Amino acid sequence: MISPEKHQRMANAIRFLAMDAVEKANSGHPGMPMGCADVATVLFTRYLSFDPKNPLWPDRDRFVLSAGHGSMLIYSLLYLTGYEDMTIEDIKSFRQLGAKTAGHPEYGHASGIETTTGPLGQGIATAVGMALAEKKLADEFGSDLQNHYTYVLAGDGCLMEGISQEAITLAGHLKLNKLIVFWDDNGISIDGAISLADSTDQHARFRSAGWNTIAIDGHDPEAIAAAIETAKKSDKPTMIAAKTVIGFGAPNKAGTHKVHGSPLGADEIAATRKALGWNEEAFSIPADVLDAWRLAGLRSTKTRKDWEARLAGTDAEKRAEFNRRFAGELPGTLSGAVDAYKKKLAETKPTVATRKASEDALEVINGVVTETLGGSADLTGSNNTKTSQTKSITPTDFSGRYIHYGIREHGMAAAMNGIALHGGLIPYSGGFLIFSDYCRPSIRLAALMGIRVIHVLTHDSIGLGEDGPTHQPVEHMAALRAIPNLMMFRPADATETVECWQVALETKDRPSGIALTRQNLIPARTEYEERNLCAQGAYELISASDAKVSIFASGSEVEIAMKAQQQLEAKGISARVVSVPCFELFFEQDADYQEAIIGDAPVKIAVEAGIRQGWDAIIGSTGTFIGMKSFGASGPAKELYKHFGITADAVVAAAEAKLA
Ligand SMILES: Cc1ncc(C[n+]2csc(CCOP(=O)(O)OP(=O)(O)O)c2C)c(N)n1
Repeated sequence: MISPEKHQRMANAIRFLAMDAVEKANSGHPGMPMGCADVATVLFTRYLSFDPKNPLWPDRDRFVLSAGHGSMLIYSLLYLTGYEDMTIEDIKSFRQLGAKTAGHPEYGHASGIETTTGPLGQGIATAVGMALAEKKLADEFGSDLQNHYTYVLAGDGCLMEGISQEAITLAGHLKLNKLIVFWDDNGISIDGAISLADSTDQHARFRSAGWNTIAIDGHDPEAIAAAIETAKKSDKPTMIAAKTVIGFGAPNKAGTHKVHGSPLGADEIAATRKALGWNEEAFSIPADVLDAWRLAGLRSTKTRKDWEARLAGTDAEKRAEFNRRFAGELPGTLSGAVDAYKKKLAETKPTVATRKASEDALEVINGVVTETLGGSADLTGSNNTKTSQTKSITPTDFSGRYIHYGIREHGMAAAMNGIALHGGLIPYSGGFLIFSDYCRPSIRLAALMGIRVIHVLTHDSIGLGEDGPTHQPVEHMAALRAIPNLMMFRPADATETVECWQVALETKDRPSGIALTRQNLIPARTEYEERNLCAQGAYELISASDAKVSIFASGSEVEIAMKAQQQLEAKGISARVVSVPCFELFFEQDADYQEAIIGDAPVKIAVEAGIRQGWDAIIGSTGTFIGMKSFGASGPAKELYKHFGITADAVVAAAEAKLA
């Protein structure tokens, strides 16, 4: 039992580390860690199940600092509880180049950081995915192996961001009762009082979404503990509104926006030391306080060992499956299944929309990859993401493998990040490519974190037709290709579709987007080829000796490129076709490969029903681009292609004009 005095000193250790680190860096946010130190101390010393010596133990509780600007809170906790890769030197180099202690917590920098946060609202929405994954895996493997909580610390900013509404309503609907969110109810943000911009009744808001809510004094350890106890018993997710004082302890600045995001200054820090009775040098923690924190870090060792014993006692097959899934390794049967399917495609040569081809590929994949967790943002029938293996998950039955995310693209993309980060599952979900704009911040974070989430993005161009320009992506491929570390695929037929899926699944450390058509496409690949040609990002589909024209295309425009090639050959003009399913992968190939694929034909033409941006890297600034320069229009797809001049005839005419 920690005495009130000891609690106070332990919480003050967080406060001073935060203050001192921000002061030394001359940048950062001391107010939030100072205000939330009591909540964090109670959580980490009494409730959170975690083991600094085994940070990745699969059944640990997850802690998400959604208010990522308060990064010094988590860095302090990791140091104090004894994570070996968070030393006092790391704390001293807060916000310096190359330090683990980046401005905002970054996944992968140090163990114990469960997700990257900073863009407000992402943390709480990601945590929904973690809680969802826990419930799904508990259903699948039993509560002996999966039975943990997901805790979130969110600020006013997180709750004001729109994404939080999607996250809250999804969690409430799915009754994610092991999700416990602390709201740092300090009434302050950057501009000043929250009342300047918001007057939401957060309790009513959460309750209406199916949550349990509790209001407490966030500086009263027993009230904090009691709230957690109550939350743990709830059959709904719980929001604990912890009334706190931002910058708690700073005599002149506490409770004001002045402590939100600036160093306190030497005078105020000195005054705070006096006010809180802290006589230590900067970065120095009294031995009794550090000992108490280190003991807290050892608290869950037994829980972890008991869990390991249960895992060891589990039936060998189930244990192997559990271990494989948490190691993120695919089943060995995947490549054989894909291969057999590719052979079948070479025989049947289906003319299909790539969204349908994706469904067929998923039917094969989901049959062998038991960890895929599908879904869609209310476009299941359009995205073709549901297969025979993926029964729907409901609030009362998590035995399925499919999430109806509702019309919540942003919440879905963040939840997918949480599912991937949690481990044991590979999330894939569907939406329209155009609405990737709605999930872009979460896709960007997935790329920054380097995690395996797969976005099925259908209706990928004017080829969707009648729904018109509001639904027709134009700049989206370029915009998504601009995100570093994201593999954006645009397959041309059924064979390329399954190849892109295979690469996406086999790449553990990157997210993918797969752009797919609504309209049918004739096969580009008609011969079986064991090698995954899409894995190199671009490859020669039709070769020609002494080619005068190279035509590059992706997705549905490969068909146009092939037609144009035939027409050019008929006119005696030697032409080759290169399919470009993934820019990111192509530009990672060695220089010789890139050079060979780009080739030295005097005329280079790219065809894609999107904007030119990005293609110059392949065709050069003097190359010809046939695509979109404006928004699309409503009408039948075939007419739109003609109207916007994206046709084989246009390619031929451009080639002839260049050669003339
Ligand atoms: C999406 C997003 N918009 C803006 C910001 C910049 N920002 C960082 S903290 C903050 C204010 C947050 O207020 P609150 O959550 O109340 O935090 P507190 O002042 O209590 O520390 C803002 C606007 C951000 N990090 N993310």
